[in-house]
Amino acid sequence: MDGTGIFYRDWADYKRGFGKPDRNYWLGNDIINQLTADRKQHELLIVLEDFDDTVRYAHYRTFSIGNEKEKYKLNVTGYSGNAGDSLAYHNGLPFSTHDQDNDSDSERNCAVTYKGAWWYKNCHLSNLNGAYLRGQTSDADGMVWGTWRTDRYSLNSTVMMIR
Ligand SMILES: [Ca+2]
Repeated sequence: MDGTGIFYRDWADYKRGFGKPDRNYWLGNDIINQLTADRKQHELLIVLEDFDDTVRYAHYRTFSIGNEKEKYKLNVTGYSGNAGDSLAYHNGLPFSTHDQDNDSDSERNCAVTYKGAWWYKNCHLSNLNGAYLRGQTSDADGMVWGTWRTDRYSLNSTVMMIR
């Protein structure tokens, strides 16, 4: 949201959640799993804002993550929106943090390289828990939604909401 909360955190922090709900916040992977892993259908709305006051969104008709044993594996389907689908690349992958490398890149730890925590592959098309770098960047370590502002732009605010 505003860079005052640090999102470059370890597995335990992402497991239990951190921050304040109206500001820099992660609900917690255990809770997200418990809320989404039942038989009901849950949707995900991602709202993205850049530094030109433009707001775009990505909506997924179904969303869930696995439990800790499954490394909080991401499941999303049914994209619609005007920001492009930057989660498709990450679908079906486990979550990674700087102290738990579950990504598909054997050469490096994507969470360390890109200063975040995400469902990294090799490594990312989106990086919403990346560093708060305010606009244009020289590397892809910011708050990235690649299908909109490319991976060399760090967004102003991003919100992920489920219902
Ligand atoms: Ca790796």
